[in-house]
Amino acid sequence: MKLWLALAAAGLIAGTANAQTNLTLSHPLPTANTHYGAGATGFKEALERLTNNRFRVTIQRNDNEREMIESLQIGTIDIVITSTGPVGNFVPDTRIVDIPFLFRDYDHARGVLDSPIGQDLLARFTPRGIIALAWTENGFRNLTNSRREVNAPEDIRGLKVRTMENQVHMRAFSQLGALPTPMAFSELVPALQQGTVDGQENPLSVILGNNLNQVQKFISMTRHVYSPAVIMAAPSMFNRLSAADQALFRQAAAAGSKAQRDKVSADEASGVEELRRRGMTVNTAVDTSKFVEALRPAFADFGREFGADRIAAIQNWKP
Ligand code: EAX
Repeated sequence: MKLWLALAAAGLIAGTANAQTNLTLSHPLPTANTHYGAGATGFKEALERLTNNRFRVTIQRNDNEREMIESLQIGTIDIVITSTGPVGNFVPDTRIVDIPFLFRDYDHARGVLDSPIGQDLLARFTPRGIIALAWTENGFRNLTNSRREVNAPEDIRGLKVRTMENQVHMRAFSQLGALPTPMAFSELVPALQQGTVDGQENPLSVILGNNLNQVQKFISMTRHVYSPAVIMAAPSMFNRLSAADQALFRQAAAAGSKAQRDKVSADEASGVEELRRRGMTVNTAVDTSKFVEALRPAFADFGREFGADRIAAIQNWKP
């Protein structure tokens, strides 16, 4: 009898060892040939390899980032990758990274986010019902519109600009004299087609990946905000994992982040010429110092809100 039980237990254990958990991962763009698709696929392939397929990942698109985060909190989606656009409504401390002209360039942004400064921000998601596994990347945001070329802040005055549902971005565009209109990404293209808004702002990777050139004529390389993205897990799923598996999820998130950042770098290298080829008028000679000057009152507000010392620590960060 004991032998049978031992064999059954072995079989059961073996069965458990081979048990498979299916996870859903959602992100906001098409999966094929986009930076979010690269990040999602990078995470999927790494997790399945690292766990010998004990976990399998199904990738889905959902272009409403706020809804995705809400689904993560209630556990109906297991893994989500979104920009920080709506994240500040869930984790207010993260809004500091959305300040315009905060980051010098990609190396600076990636370095800060991967440093203790950025890792401390990831820890602030947990008490808000979100497990933040790693920073990943949306990219430096540029302004597009279909009314006129924009080279200086005065060119923005009066433009109805769609922004993400992000208080920091809305404050900045109000300061520039635009009419910020917050909405989810899922509502953007219809709003541009119907003329509800004149323009929007997004990284080259989003403009390319979602073919926004089909509904926008002008793009100005303002690079006015660096838009981080985050790979997040549902607490209801993640907190049931062993410590060893949680470490594998974090390793997979690091792999996804690298793949997404690499795709952004590739889009940054070829995106301007590609958008010109697709028929957009691209202004690359934007004098960003004029935008920084025009935003000074908003920067004073951000200093009071987030702490001038915390902002300076990010701006002055060096590897
Ligand atoms: O994260 O909403 C936006 O403009 C975001 O950049 C987009 O959803 C990709």
